[in-house]
Amino acid sequence: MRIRAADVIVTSPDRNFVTLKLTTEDGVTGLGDATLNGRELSVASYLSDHVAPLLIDRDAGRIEDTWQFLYRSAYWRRGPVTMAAIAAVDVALWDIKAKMAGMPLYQLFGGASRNGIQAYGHASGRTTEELFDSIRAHREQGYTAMRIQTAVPGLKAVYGVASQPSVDGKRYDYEPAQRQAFPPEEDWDTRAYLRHLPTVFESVRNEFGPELPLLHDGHHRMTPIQAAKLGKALEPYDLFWLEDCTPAENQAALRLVRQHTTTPLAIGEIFNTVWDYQTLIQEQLIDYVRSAVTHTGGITAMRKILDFAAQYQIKSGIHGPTDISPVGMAAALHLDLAIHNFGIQEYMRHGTATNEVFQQTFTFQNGYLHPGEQPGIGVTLDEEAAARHPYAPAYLPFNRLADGTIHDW
Ligand code: EZ4
Ligand code: CO
Repeated sequence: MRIRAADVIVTSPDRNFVTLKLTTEDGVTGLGDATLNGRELSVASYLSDHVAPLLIDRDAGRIEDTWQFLYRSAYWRRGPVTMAAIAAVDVALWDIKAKMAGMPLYQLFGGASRNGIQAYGHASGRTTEELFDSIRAHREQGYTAMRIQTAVPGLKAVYGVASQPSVDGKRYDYEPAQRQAFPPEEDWDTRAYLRHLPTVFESVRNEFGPELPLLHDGHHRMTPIQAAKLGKALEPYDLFWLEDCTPAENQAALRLVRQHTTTPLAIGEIFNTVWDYQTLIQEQLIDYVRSAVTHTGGITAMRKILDFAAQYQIKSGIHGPTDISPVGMAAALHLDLAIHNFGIQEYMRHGTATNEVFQQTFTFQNGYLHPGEQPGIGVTLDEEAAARHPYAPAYLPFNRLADGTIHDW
């Protein structure tokens, strides 16, 4: 079964998405997500200028061979742009293979290991009251686990707080990237954050009790010793995980954090290959793998990372913010359902316009996601609806400290 067409579709319903559509000589189509938040067009170009011509007339069934061909023949390996492009091809080929088999994709991975996929949502607020309201609202939507992010006294805007206005007065809600010509500037103070955050978790535990699984994202902003201190300070509140506590380009940094705290650690949303995890997994320095299928070379690469992790009792926590398209989410859900070492799945929910462009069979009921039973990954792209939402430049924010120094966002 030969590939006849490879089309790259850029659309911006609630935000920008890049999608690859492969079509075989028999007219079977497969979709792959190639969205890289704030750098979308670079992946679109990588695909349409450099990859699409290589795919025409290739055997659509040879997924592993195509992955290895795209990875090794580029010579310049790894990196978010390359790996998002490879991911899109990989997921589109898995979609085609499952459609040809007449099965939902998870069946090709050995079938379901569980009935549903526990998801966590993003609760946040500028004040305790606002945060509590957000937790209650998420509970009403069915969520059984929640990430907790709050404002920090003295800071104007902090990552992950949906209700806060950005510099141009718009709410964050679905997405921190802003449709404007320059990245929005936010501010940061690590000492203020380290003082404040444990008090937030104390009040959440007092209000909601010990059972609700609570998560937190440090978003790469601490040094190892600061992260160790935070992990220790949060131990009484029994976190499900502390995410991205250090930047972790230096994997060895996590050794220090690990020596000092029993708070479970999750990392990897900005990683793009198994090599980024080599020390972390082998030395059991983390508890959860946070990569996105979309940013790490697709299902083929994610299965290898997660099988490697399984040998060390490390579980999945696949990245699922709104900048992963419904195509990337669906691919993650098929893996989540099938693998044994599933941990939890991030799920933020997309906006109405996005759901019109990407029609999905996956469901979210009583806190559990399920990819559905349609052959393939279960997502179709309404290309006419996509065309109504042209690309709009958008940038993620960045941080400056009080003295003007740029800091990790
Ligand atoms: O900030 O994907 O855990 N989730 C996250 C995300 C990231 C966005 C950046 O585009 O950290 O919300
Ligand atoms: Co994160």
